[in-house]
Amino acid sequence: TAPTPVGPVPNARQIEWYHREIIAFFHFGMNTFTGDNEGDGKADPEQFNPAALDCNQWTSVLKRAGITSAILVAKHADGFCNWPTAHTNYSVKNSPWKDGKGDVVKEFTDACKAAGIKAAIYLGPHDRHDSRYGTDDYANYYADQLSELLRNYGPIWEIWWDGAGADKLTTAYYTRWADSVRALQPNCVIFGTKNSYAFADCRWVGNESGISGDPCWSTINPSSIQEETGHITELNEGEINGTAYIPAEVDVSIRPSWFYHPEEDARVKTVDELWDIYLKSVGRNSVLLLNYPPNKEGLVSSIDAQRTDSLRYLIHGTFKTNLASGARIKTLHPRGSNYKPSNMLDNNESSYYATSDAYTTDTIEVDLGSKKTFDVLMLQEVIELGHRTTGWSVDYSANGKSWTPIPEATGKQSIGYKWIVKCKPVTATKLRLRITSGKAGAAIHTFGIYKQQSIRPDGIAKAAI
Ligand code: OTN
Repeated sequence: TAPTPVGPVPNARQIEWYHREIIAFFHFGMNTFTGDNEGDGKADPEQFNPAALDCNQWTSVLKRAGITSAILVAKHADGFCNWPTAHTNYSVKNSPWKDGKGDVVKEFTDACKAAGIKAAIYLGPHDRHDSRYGTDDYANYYADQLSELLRNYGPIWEIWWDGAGADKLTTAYYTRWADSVRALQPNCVIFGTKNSYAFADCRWVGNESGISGDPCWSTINPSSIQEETGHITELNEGEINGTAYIPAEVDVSIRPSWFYHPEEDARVKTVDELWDIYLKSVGRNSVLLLNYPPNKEGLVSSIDAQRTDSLRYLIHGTFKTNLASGARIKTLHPRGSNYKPSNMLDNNESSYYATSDAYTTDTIEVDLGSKKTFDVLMLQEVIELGHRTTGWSVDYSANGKSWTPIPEATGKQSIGYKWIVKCKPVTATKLRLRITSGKAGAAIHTFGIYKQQSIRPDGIAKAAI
C-alpha cells in the first residue's frame, strides 16, 4: 500500500504551480514612462504611450526559454490601469496610446494564450492615486476591478497580492476578494501576504534577491506571513512544523529595478547570477518569479532576452542527462516492489521509491558501474505525501570501498518538490544517500547527478536549445 501523507500537503493548484518552476513577471505601466518605480499616482495619462508594444515578443522570449507562466502588472501602486477599466478614468483609455482604445491586459492574455503560456495578474492592492484607498469604498472599487479582470480575459492562473504599502487593507476585505477569486477562477493561485495570509497558496520568501533559505520548508505558520517584520527567517526558510502548506514564490528582477530604466541596460543580471538564483530558488524547493521590465517601446530588451536564452541553455544542458540513470541501486529499508529503489532513476515522476513504514531513516546506495564526474546533485520528494525527510547527506566512493562525505551535500534538511546541490566536481563509482531523519519513511521520485553545462567566457550561451 502507498505511504500515508504526513503533515500539511499541497492542494491541486499548488502541485500545478510547483511544476511551472519559473514564472515570468512583467512590470510595465506608468512608471515605465516616468522613470519611477513607485510613482505617486499623479502622472498624467498622456505620458503612457508605448510606440511598439508587442506582447507576442514578450512571450516569444519566454517560449524559447521554456517558461510557461507569466504575471502582468495590471495596476501598480501608482494606480494607473493598463486596461480600459469601467471603474476609473485613470487608465489607458485616457492615454494617447492607440487613441485610448488599447488594452495591455488583453494583448498580454491573448499573446499568452497563443503561446501556450498561463496568464496571471498583479492587481496592486495599494493605490496612491485613488483617494478612497483604505476605506470600504476602495474595497468596493478593488472588488469591481478584480471581477472585471477575472471575468473578461479568460483563465487567470495566479493573482498577486503585493503586501507593499498594503497595511490598511484588512483581512475582511481580502476575504471578500478571495471569495470572488474562488468563485470566478477556482484554479487561480493566490500569492498572499500580510492580511491576505489566510488565502495564500504561496508566500513571499522574505527578500527580493532571489534567494530561498536552506532549509526551505513548504510549510509555515500563517501568522508568520501576516507579521512579516520579525518573521523574515520563517518566510525564507519556512517552518518544519508549520500548520499550513504555503511554499515560497521567489520574486526578483533581472535588472536592479522592477520597472525599466535605460541607465540599467548595462546592469542586467549575468548568466552566472541567474544560474545562482535558479539554484537558490528552484533548487531550494521554491518557484522562481523572474521579473522583466519591458522598455518604453513596449518590448523586452534584447540583452534581457539573450540572458534568458543562456539561462535556458544552462538549465537544459545541465539536467538533460542524469549520470546515475541505469545504475544499480539498493536500499536498507525498502517498502516493496511497487516502490522499488530504481524508481528514483527512471525519470518518471509518477513512480517513486518509498521506505518501509517501520523506519524514518534509510540508506540508499547507488553503484554507478564506472567512474562518473558530476558537480550538481538533485533530489525530488513526492510532495503529495508531505514533507517526510528532514535530514539527509550524500557520500561518495571513488574506489568502491571507502566513503567520503560530499561537504555541500552533508547535513541537509528539507527536500520537497526539488532540492539541488551544486558541489565541487566529484568523481565517483558509488554514491550513498543517507536519510538521517524524517517525519515518516522517505518517498523520493528522483535522485540525479549531473555535470553542469559550461558557458562561454563571455557568459553568453552559444545557442538556445
Ligand atoms: O519597501 N518595501 O516595501 C520593500 C522593500 C524590499 C523588499 C520588500 C518590500 S515590500 C514586500 O514586498 C514583497 C514582494 O517583494 C511582498 O509583497 C511583501 O508582502 C511586501 O511587504
